[in-house]
Amino acid sequence: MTSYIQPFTNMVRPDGVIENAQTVQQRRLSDMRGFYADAVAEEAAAASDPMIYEVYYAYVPEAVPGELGICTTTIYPGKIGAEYYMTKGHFHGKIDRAELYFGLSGSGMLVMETPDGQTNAQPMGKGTSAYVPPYWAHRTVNVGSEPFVFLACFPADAGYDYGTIAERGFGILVVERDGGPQVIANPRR
Ligand code: S6P
Ligand code: ZN
Repeated sequence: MTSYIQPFTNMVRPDGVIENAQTVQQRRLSDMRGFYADAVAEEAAAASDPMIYEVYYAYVPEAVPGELGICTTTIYPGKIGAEYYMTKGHFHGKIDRAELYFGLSGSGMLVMETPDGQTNAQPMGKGTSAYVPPYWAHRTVNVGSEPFVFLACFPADAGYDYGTIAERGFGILVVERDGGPQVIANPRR
């Protein structure tokens, strides 16, 4: 017999807080050492171990095909050297799973890359709907002076492959140049 999941709603605040969230994940600089291009700046910032981003999960289902995960990400404003605060970034463990992002507040960039090295960067802000297609690794970056907040909805069985990006990074970085964001080639590639 089918056991039905009960329908539900959540209040999602513009600052990314989800009321009655199932779990909240915090990522400080110490959780992502080696991700920023400027190792000297990263070392200097490590002393205060700033909060880089937080993820509120409205729903974290088991990895059941057909189910959806729902969460917000709040990336705080700041830079390590010239590089803006950003998420770790990942391929999905099931690499052909797509994802929807929806901008809630602030301004950011969505950086993506295919396994064969095609890169793409899309600006995001309040009201932006962004499609992360199958096979594209994805990272978000806060390019503004306020928190950048977006909602994500993803197939419950998508999973995470963090290792590939942790090892080689993305082919492009988002840095501040002349007072604004600029997408440049990753010098470590
Ligand atoms: C999950 C989705 C997002 C990220 C979140 C944090 O598939 O893409 O919810 O998990 O933005 O980024 P990361 O790279 O640390 O998981
Ligand atoms: Zn994802």
